[in-house]
Amino acid sequence: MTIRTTARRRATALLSLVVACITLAACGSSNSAGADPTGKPTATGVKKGLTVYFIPKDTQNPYEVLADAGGKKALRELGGKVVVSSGTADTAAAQIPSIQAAIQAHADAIVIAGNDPSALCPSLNQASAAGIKIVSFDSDISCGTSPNHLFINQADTKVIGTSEVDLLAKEIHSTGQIAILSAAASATNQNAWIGYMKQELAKYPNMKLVSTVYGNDDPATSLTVLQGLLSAYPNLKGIISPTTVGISTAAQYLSSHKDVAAKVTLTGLGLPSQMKSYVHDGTVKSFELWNPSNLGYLAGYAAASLASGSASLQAGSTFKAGTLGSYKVLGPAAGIGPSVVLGPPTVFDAANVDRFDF
Ligand code: RAM
Repeated sequence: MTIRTTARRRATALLSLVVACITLAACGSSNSAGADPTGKPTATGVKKGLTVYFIPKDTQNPYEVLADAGGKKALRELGGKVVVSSGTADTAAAQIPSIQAAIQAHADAIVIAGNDPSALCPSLNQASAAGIKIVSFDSDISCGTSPNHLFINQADTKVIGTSEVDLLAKEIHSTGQIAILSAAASATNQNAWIGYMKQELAKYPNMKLVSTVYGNDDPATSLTVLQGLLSAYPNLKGIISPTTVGISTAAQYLSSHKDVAAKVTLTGLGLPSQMKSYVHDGTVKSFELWNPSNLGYLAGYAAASLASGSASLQAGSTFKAGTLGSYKVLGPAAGIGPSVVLGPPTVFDAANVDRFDF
């Protein structure tokens, strides 16, 4: 079985699980979509009956599937609904028809992960002019001030970049050639994290970044560029893969090529569910992430709050995000407009990786 097939099957299995959970939860809920046709605000100040379009980078990436499920859970709690719509390639072109669909459907808000910082802006401007609130999550968009939007950041951008370099440095004793296995070359989140990785590397003069390769969040492409990397740099000591698709593909390869795994240390951002077997077989020592479902859940609450007028883009505006508690909008800083941060990333290793269900 190919890595691509395996990954797609895992994604499908995850999707079925998530769909099953959503169905079960919806059955037991008195707050399901369209429950109150009057559109009266709920106790949180959010109107009922809202429709939010979730446009992830790619509907088949297991990470995005979990995030979308979090968004669905949020809107279900609020008496609204989420429509998930996007392509399967991590490109802006694959996302534009979904923005148009949201406009046609008179959606209340769009929650989008930008595959390309500016390519989506004309369509998003059109959506905004039609009264749709714009929220980015996972990977920010860059449209200047038009349309205004709120970025739901998974964790502090600088912390994500610097902590991955620090994790690797600890494991390779701050010495040797290293490389980055990224997702799409145009992805805002990846490039922002890589920028901070490069800054942090200045602290480690004996660690040298020799290459950054792009697997486009596609398992087969990630494997091809990984193999190219390993043959071009036979002395490579470490790889950082800040994408769940890249790190799981690389871990699977190293796990079945122990001679390479003995020389190359892998870390980055991974799903504990996909990575735990590689931690237990000694292929990977540690990696990081946050809860992707919580990210989608927070984005869902933020979108609904903006669409209801109970939150704004002003720094200091607060809104309730269900079981996650209250969140505050941060003012623009370091290349990011108004944003909300989910929380700090978690480091996973053999001691804790089994405790997480995502
Ligand atoms: C990938 C996606 C996503 C990134 C996570 C960590 O699945 O590229 O954008 O944030 O991994």
